[in-house]
Amino acid sequence: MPAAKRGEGRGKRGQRRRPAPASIAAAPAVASPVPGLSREQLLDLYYWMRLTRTLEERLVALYRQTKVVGGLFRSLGQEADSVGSAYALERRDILSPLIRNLGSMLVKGATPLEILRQYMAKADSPTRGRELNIHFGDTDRGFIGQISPLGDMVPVMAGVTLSFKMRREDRVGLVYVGDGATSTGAFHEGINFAAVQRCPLVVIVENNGYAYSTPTNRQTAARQFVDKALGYGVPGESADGNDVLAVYDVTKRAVDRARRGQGVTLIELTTYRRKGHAEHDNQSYVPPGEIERWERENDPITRYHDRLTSELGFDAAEIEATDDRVRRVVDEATDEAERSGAPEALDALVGVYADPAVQPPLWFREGAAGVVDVHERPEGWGTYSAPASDTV
Ligand SMILES: Cc1ncc(C[n+]2csc(CCOP(=O)(O)OP(=O)(O)O)c2C)c(N)n1
Ligand SMILES: [Mg+2]
Repeated sequence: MPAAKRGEGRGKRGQRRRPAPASIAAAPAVASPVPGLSREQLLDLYYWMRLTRTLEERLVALYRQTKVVGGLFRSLGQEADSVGSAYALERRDILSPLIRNLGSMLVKGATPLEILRQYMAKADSPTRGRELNIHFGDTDRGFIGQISPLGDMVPVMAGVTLSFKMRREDRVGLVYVGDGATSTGAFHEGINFAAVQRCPLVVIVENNGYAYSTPTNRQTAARQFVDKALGYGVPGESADGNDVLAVYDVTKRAVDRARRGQGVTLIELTTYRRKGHAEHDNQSYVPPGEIERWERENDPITRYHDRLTSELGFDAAEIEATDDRVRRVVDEATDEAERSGAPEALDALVGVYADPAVQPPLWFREGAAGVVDVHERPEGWGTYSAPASDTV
């Protein structure tokens, strides 16, 4: 399945557009009851959440067959947070996902085939088998490759959005951080810098109740994460992270503010991590009954399904057609990913080090290398072969 080309297959607001099932195309034009979202977009939100869940369920099956290389990180119960927020961005905007933001990456144009190949470390995966899970990026499609150190993408996105501002580009950035990541220095430095510079940045704190095994009440003495906005002098808003329309709405308002030049917004989304940190984690630290209660009473897909049918005028058959389509997409992508080969060992180093190994000095260092070699570099340091002193 080829990656979506720039600008192709996009809805009016720049999102990837899923071809509508026949039943939807034939439906009469009914005004959307949700301001700013068409009827097709309302169903689109359901499609991306369902795709996220079904794709992850497929990954679990592949993991149990030992076909997934490395850990498997679920976003079960958090799909509305990823999908609703990413959907509020335009095509030209950039987001920085975390390990549980598969849904955001799909909305931004990552394909199920890429995700499956990446998790299975196939030769034709986006990182050619050299990185795993959803650790890859594509700035053309508007998602940045993530790194593991918690909070570190906040200063990175402060820099990205500062560059938008300096170049006078009409673009916004969105960075996700977990409740755990808010305890890092990088989070503090990044949001503080972005706030002072009035960068067009939306910072979303995904409060899913746990950071690995640490519950939120052991993470911060603050009553709620959104209170931290006050300390940075930025607007703070919170929303029910399991209500996809509320997530879309709160994010869209922050995106609009950023686009108008009004700087950073801190958003706290309250959700719940129903699986362990990764698939290996048995969640023995979770109080009995807690997971089951969230599953029973607060599943984001069930809630949205009910709302679509009871309040927003959708027919159960339309939604079932969407489920069928998702199953087909995931089945086809799985078959194709399974056909992909393993990487060649010799490919491992390609693109990792400078090629050729000797690079011309940067313009501002021209002439400086010799001085460093003579005065600062100890003799026999590493494998570096210093030029003879008569070249200085
Ligand atoms: C600076 C840093 N410290 C510790 C870790 C190890 N670590 C990886 S994920 C994680 C928990 C993250 O929790 P949270 O930020 O709440 O995100 P969630 O997993 O809940 O989505 C920890 C402690 C890390 N990657 N980086
Ligand atoms: Mg967390």
